[in-house]
Amino acid sequence: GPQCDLQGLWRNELGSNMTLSAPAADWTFSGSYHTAVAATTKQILVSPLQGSQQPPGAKGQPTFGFTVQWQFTDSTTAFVGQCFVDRRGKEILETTWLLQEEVPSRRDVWKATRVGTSVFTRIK
Ligand code: B9F
Repeated sequence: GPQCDLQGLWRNELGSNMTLSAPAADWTFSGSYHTAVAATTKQILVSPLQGSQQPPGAKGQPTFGFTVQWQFTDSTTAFVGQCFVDRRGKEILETTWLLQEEVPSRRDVWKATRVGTSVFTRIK
C-alpha cells in the first residue's frame, strides 16, 4: 500500500499546527509546534520539537515519538504515535501525549503530568 510520510504540515483537533522535517539518515527529525491552546495568560510562541521514527517497514505505517520544549513555559510535552494511511490514501497521525508541568517540589509531582490523545491530519 501507500507509504505514510511524516514530513509536512499537520493540524490536530484543537487547531494546533506542526511542521515535521524530512527524516535524517538515522530516522531522527525536527520541527516546530504552534499550539492553539495553552491554559496560560502568557503569549504562545512557536516551539521546537525533536523526534525519531521507525524505518518504514512493509506496511509503511511507522511508529514515532517526539518531544516539544515549550518556549513560553517551563514544561515539556512528549508525543508517541503511528502514521496511518486510510482507504482513500489520506494520512493520519494517531498520537498519545504526556504534558509534564514544572512543579516547585517533589510534594507536587502527583499533579505534574497530564495525558491525552490527539489526531493530526495533513494540511500540506
Ligand atoms: O498549557 C501548557 C502550559 C504549561 C504550563 C502553563 C501552560 C503549554 C501548552 C501545552 C499545549 C498542549 C496541548 N496543545 C496541543 O496541541 S500539548 C498537548 C495538547 N495538544 C497549565 C499548567 C499546565 C498545563 C496548563 Fe500549563
